[in-house]
Amino acid sequence: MRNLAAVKDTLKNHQIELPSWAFGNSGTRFKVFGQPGVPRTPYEKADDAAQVHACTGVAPSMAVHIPWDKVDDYADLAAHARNNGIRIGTVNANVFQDDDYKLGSVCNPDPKVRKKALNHLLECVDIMDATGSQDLKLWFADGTNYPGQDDIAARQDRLAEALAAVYQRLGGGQRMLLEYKLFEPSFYTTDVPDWGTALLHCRALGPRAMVVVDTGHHAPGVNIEFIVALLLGAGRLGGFDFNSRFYADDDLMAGAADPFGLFRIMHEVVKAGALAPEAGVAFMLDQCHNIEPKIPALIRSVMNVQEAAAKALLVDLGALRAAQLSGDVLAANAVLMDAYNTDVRPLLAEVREEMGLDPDPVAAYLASGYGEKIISERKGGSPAGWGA
Ligand code: RM4
Ligand code: MN
Repeated sequence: MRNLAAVKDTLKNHQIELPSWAFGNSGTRFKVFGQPGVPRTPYEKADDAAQVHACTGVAPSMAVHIPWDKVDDYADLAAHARNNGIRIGTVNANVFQDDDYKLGSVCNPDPKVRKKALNHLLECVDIMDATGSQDLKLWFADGTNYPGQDDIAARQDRLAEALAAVYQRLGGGQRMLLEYKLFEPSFYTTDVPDWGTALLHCRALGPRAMVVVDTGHHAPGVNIEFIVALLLGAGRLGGFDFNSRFYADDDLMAGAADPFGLFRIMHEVVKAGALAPEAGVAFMLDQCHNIEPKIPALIRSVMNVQEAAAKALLVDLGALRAAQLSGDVLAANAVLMDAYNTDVRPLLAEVREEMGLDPDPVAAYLASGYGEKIISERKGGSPAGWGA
């Protein structure tokens, strides 16, 4: 058993970033069910994110997605976030929602379209400068639907060229986080389908290009913690997009489908000493709340990640190593399972109390009256959703 005071200290400092888009209306390609009280502006999204932080104490930043979160003055948005006790975090680029991108963005065969996409990525770095954000997150919907549609290798070259131009533009403390996803919206090839492709590009760029593991972006059965261990070993794990995956990129609450999988990922992170903010791994949520109320769903998601982290911190690493080295398969497995099967909710309640918070963040939120307040105040205007 690890030193409990040290475990609690680590949990107090383990920060989780909220996605602005999780506060807006979302749905599937079949239907978006609008919810009352949904933010109408990025400012209101920051207000809601601040509530999640107020209740959990560990979610002090909100990622933005451009152009969904386009504002006239990004420094002003950052100041608004700061006044509410949070900050603007990762800037997510969006080169997947324009008619011009039908055949791809930075991999498009048409140089004019590639230029347009590149300009957007560069604009995102300008926004990072204004908000003080450290990370630019790139996910490309680029790919092809049919064999022969385009040249696979040429598309990789186009991708490398665009990434190099963006990397050059980054300021000293800024990083590029490159995300992969195996399919969707393309079905035959995807230009960044897996961690190997992402890592090859990052290595060619330099040390500030890192890979993002979105837990929803793998084929069924893929051992995600193995990928995490390899990327940590290579010093290239830039961060996570946490969410749940039952079937594909479901984007449901982190830890909902597979809390054990989340624990196994966190075990690799803890072993590498990468839970602390200084380790440079960004723990982000990338979710949508289509049928459940958004703010409490984000609070629940933060708690799910915390529970997985707490269990991982309880793994007796000394006993684990001893069992592994002596070839005691069952004892080694039992060490992991003992930690996983520990109810860490009382421990996290204590952590929250020591931080001056309510031990039950969801109850605290429901009692705050904030949910009712936004429903009555946010009348008129257009609710935020997927689409600028
Ligand atoms: C993508 C990817 C990106 C996120 C968008 C909303 O599938 O996961 O991280 O920005 O969805
Ligand atoms: Mn993602």
